[in-house]
Amino acid sequence: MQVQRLSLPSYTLSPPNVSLSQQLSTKLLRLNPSSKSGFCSSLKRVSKSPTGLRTHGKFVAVTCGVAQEEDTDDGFYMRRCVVLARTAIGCTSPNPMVGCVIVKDGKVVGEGFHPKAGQPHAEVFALRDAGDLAENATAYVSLEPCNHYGRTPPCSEALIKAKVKRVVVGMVDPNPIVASRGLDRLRDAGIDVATCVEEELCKRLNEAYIHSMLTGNPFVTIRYSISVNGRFLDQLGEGAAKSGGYYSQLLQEYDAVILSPSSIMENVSIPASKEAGANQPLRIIIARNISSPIKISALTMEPTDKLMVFADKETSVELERAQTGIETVVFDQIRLSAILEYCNSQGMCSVLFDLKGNVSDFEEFLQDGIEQNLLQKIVVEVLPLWDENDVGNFPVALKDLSKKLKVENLQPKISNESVVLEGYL
Ligand code: AOF
Ligand code: ZN
Repeated sequence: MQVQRLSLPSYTLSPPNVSLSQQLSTKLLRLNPSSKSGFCSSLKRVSKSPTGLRTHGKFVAVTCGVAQEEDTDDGFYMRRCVVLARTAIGCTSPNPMVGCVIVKDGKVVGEGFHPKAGQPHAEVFALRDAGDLAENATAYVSLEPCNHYGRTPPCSEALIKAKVKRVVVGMVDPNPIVASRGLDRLRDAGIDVATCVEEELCKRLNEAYIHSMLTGNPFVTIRYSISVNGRFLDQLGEGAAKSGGYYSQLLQEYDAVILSPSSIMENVSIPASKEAGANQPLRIIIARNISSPIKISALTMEPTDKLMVFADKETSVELERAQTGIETVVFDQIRLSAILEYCNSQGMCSVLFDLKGNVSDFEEFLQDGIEQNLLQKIVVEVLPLWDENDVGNFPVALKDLSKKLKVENLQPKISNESVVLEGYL
């Protein structure tokens, strides 16, 4: 274990281990499960169903909505791009998830998605898949094609070179070095360009990327469980942590998860996504004012897992045996903003603030988060329980708030016997 004393994070962790063996299985389509790249060459044709994406079975349901554009096929293929993009969920930060479909004479001739930062973009995989058939075809992309040399060359040029006739885009890229330049370049080259097709869906797909691109901070979601009588519960509902459960899916989706030391000590094992091939989030433990050191050896960790302890003293962590993948950072004063700055410096776009264990561990962080507008989303699981034990003091954490919080677009979802509420702050 390394112990570092820092005022501001300025070091690197090795990039997350990316596994793309995730299988995308919907009633609508089945991709090649052995795909390790952004290719989806096994599929050349998809059936049209306006409700197809609702069968996706993800917690963050991708609703199709009504096609707003003239050509309803545009909406259909854009939704397909979103499905493809989600194949790489939890693997692309700091890059967005992007999917691309090439269609010619009503047939899908090429498909691709962006698998990981540093690897080719979705358009490149789709164009390679289509080969010569890309000429005079329509390319659908869930995000505006880039027009710059980053880790990879511009996709706008690749589309022009492939001689596509039309490009349909889901949303403009908020990255200031792209921002509409990709669209302009395509139009200048005489390509017919349509934009904002299924825009809301595409934005929702990359809400964390958009937020981090526009603000320089990771997108932060707080999650907790309550009973039907409104008491904080230190537990999850049935099936939530299993494969397909909302909690397991959240862990797959987020780049990092902040945990309380008490949740670690009491639960012994660290939370992990159970989704097939999930790229596990960086687990961050805040060890502040703790009376006895966290005993890391009690944790069950996979060799590739990474755990970071933000502590206010070097003695906060006790290792009973050598364990790799654990780092401790000591701050004189631990603040949420410093943790988020660290995450941002590591290219993380999203952080899940998981309120389990002793909620009073988080009191100041929550207060800071709300006062400084550092929290974007809320996920609350309401369990089918009436609870009379006063285990948590959740309302106390928010007692001294100087401003009122409003939750927007609150949506319920069913998770076995629980109701999961999701909204934006
Ligand atoms: C696309 N298609 O699939 C993705 C795009 O460093 P690079 O070369 O990977 O460039 C990263 C930027 O490119 C990223 O911040 C975003 O603006 C855009 N991502 N663009 O046309 C893709 N992933
Ligand atoms: Zn690109």
